[in-house]
Amino acid sequence: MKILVAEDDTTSRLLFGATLRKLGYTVTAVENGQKAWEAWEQDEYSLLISDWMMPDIDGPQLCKMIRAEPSLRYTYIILLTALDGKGSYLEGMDAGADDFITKPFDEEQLVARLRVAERILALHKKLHIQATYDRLTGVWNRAAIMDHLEKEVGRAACQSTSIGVLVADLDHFKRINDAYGHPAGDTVLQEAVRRMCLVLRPHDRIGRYGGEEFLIIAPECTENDVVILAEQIRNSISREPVDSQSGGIPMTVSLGVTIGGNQVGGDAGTLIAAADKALYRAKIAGRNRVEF
Ligand code: GH3
Ligand code: MG
Ligand code: MG
Ligand code: MG
Ligand code: MG
Repeated sequence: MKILVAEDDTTSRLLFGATLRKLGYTVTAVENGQKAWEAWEQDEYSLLISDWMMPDIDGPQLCKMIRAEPSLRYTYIILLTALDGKGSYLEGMDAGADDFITKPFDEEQLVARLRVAERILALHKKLHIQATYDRLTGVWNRAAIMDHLEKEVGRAACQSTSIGVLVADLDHFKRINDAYGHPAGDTVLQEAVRRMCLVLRPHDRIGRYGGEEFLIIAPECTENDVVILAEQIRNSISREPVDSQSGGIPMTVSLGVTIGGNQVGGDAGTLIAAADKALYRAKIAGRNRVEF
């Protein structure tokens, strides 16, 4: 666990740094709020231990700045205070702090508070994973891939690049379930994801959009690129049957693709609708094919 310490008092800063390192943590210790903010923006810290009173940006202000960032990671914040004013605890909590340690600190108390921090952070991580990933296939879930699409559409518009959107739907998947059973169907879904990921480029992202339907976002893609990528996915999926206890299960996929961003325009909803329409055409035209 990486800890950021912000403390303007040199003795206290050194003492915190040394104690935390002795306890096995990786520590960055800085002497004011501004430096803490810069460090927090640059690196991933799970925990911030910040003094309350510091020149320029003080502890509560730093808390507010961090909480105002739409970040997926949670930074657990402990404020250090020499104050004993009861009102200030509430002010610190309202600013976004999770806990307090009074100075001079007691080591056992620090260890106890770190245990709580680790417990909360582990819980947050678990919930974050559950809320972001599809449990069966391990790729992003629908909400996560849709968030990503919105971001990428915005980015493509700003940077004048185009973005490929692909909807891949396994063909006659219901028949696979009916013929081989639901568990075998699950295995086919996992294998389909594995095969799709083999051909994706480093910045392409995939999410499970529905039962046997996947959404792929391919940044910086021309019309030509997105069709080539879709054909690679189609080939990768159908190359050979999926191994199962009941023998090989043949699998094919249909893809509807479109591009957005630069010159083309369109928001996330419009792009999905266009890719969906293309997918429908691919199904009508006989499946195991790509339509733009
Ligand atoms: P089409 O080629 O038109 O797409 O036909 P299809 O059979 O693939 O499409 P349909 O929408 O009729 O059926 C999809 C099936 O996918 C129905 C559903 O039971 C199955 N399914 C959805 N989620 C899961 C899952 O997590 N595991 C398994 N095994 N099956 C699933
Ligand atoms: Mg101070
Ligand atoms: Mg299907
Ligand atoms: Mg269907
Ligand atoms: Mg479907």
